[in-house]
Amino acid sequence: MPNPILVTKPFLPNIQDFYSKLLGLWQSRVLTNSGELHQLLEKQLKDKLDVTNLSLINNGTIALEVAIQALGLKGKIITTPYTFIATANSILLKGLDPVFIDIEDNGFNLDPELIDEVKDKDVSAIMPVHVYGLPCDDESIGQRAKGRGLKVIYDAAHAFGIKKKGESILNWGDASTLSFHATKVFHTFEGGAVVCNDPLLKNKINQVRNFGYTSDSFDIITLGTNGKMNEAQAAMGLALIPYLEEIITKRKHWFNFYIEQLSEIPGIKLMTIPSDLEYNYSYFPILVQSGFSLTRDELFNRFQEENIFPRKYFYPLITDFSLYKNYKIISKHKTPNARKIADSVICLPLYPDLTEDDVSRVCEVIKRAEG
Ligand code: T4K
Repeated sequence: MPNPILVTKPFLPNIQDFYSKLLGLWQSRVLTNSGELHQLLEKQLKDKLDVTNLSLINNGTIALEVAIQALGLKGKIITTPYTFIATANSILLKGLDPVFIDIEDNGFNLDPELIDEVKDKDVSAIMPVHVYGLPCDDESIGQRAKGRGLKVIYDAAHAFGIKKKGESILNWGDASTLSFHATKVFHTFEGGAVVCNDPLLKNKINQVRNFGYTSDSFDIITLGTNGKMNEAQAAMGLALIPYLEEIITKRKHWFNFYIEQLSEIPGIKLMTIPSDLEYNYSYFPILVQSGFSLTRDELFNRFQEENIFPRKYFYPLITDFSLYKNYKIISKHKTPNARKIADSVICLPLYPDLTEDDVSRVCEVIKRAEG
């Protein structure tokens, strides 16, 4: 059997780069609670990502919860069923209810026009997701949110470093959240961040991530959690920053290799990157459509037989998980576009350390099936 090829493999810095960052911890014994490395990483990422305010958090799910809490949201949040489970879970975990609406026809992101169909007075916010890092229609979402006094939290877990027309999309909305999970373009083992423009909101976020403590007193006026990133996580982030260009360049190389090999295959639809986008090459989704000789699941099984393990990101739809299906309060809007994409998607392996042999093996499975 040939070597297994997984959907992703975390990029690691030279171990000496990581080790040298850890040495200071053995001296200082400051292991967490906004230590030196935490502060340094926060500053470097803020500059690197070109954002106004950035607060590090211990993972992307807690980042979403912290954003909801800091914005003081109540009632319901409009979101998409075509995303990772954490998006909707963060809403339920904060005691709010998600209202799922469909994604755009011919895209992966929430359809802004459908926001108007949710008339519910309890809605306090919209939580769109930049799926695979492709930007949502911020102009349209922002206009609708403004008209109804709704807050916008972008789940930007996939959108590390993405710029549209030269500007970071992380500055959109009231807040954006990032994930620095091991499987992401940039990681801190586990980790995340909340980005926002308003300095008062940034203070609130910092309080919420630290049990509600204000920085200058021991009083608690805000309900908080433990969302702090520790120093070992921050050390990994700092060690990886110098490799970012290499990471993106290698991802881009394999991304383009797939495009070259797969773009002419009938029934296999590839995602297109808008020309005004600085992309991070985080995912390579293909849509297996009726013109192809196998169904999505048949092709998926062929991959497994060849020891290749792509993923169906995102199948099933969140609304098809039993927890959400059986949840009484959740309003049911029809989501045919999301269903169509969830039923046809496969995300192919994409990570910097792939080899030409690996990527060719993945493409061969598709080409052989096509006959
Ligand atoms: N919002 C969105 C839109 C998200 O996509 C996510 C996370 C979040 C919010 C929440 O952020 P975090 O709380 O996670 O920071 C993975 C990731 O665990 C998850 O972070 C990510 N989205 C999601 C799309 O994908 P799984 O269940 O597919 O991960 P797992 O453990 O099966 O790993 C995938 C592959 O990577 C495996 O083949 C093995 C390989 N791998 C994985 C890990 C963890 C490694 O080689 N090394 C590793 O350490 O969810």
